[in-house]
Amino acid sequence: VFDKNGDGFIDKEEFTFCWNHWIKVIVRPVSAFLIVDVQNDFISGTLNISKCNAQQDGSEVVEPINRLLESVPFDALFYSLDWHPPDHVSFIDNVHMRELHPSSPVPADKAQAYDTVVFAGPPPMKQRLWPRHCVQDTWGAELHKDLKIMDGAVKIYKGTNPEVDSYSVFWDNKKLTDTSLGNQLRHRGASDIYICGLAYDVCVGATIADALAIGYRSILIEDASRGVDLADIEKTKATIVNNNGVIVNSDEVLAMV
Ligand code: VGL
Ligand code: ZN
Repeated sequence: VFDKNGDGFIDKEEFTFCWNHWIKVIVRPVSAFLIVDVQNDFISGTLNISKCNAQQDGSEVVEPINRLLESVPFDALFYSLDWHPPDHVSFIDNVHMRELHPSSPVPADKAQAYDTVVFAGPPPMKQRLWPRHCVQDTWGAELHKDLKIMDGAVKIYKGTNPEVDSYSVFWDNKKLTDTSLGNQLRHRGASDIYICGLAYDVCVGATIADALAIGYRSILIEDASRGVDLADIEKTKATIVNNNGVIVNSDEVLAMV
């Protein structure tokens, strides 16, 4: 059944047959699709990732994501949104609002966007500073206008605490509070989580690391993700592979349908 040609390999068509008629029946995966932070500010606004080191165009994720949404019968759909109050700790123009720790590599009056500083706390807190972005209820925080929003999908808002940043869609960076994502996945009995979006090496990377640590079969959809920094993207990929995550392109997910 598995190797029609008898050459020791199975081709794509054979795999799709096996997946649908054998693997799915036995394993009964419950899938969730999580689309991370496909918001205007990261694509063409204040934190335009195309102006960062990797020079990637965030708008290019919209087409593969829409294709997946139209064709793949995921059991649950989530859109996350970076959703900051105006006084958020990650904004470069707010750096003077809070005291820095003496160990901070950069003092407040020298700090620039994309630098990392240490806030006094207590306890001391490392923080990368970003241009003001994704402020609640502004255009920059809206999802890209061409991104398909499916009925029944759930929106998850993160980064709402002014004092702590939140890269992972599961928890803030200090793990003080969780979003409802974990509970909603548990409630649905999810086993497999497909993740993509912006930024590959920041929020997408932190989210898939948490998903793998919790124990989900976690799949990163690479052609539906774009990032900030090439070296950090490589580190993210290594972390995924080293923790038994899977990196695929959207056509491989579409082929399973
Ligand atoms: C993100 C930087 C700051 C992201 C959020 O969504 O990847 N990056 N805030
Ligand atoms: Zn943010």
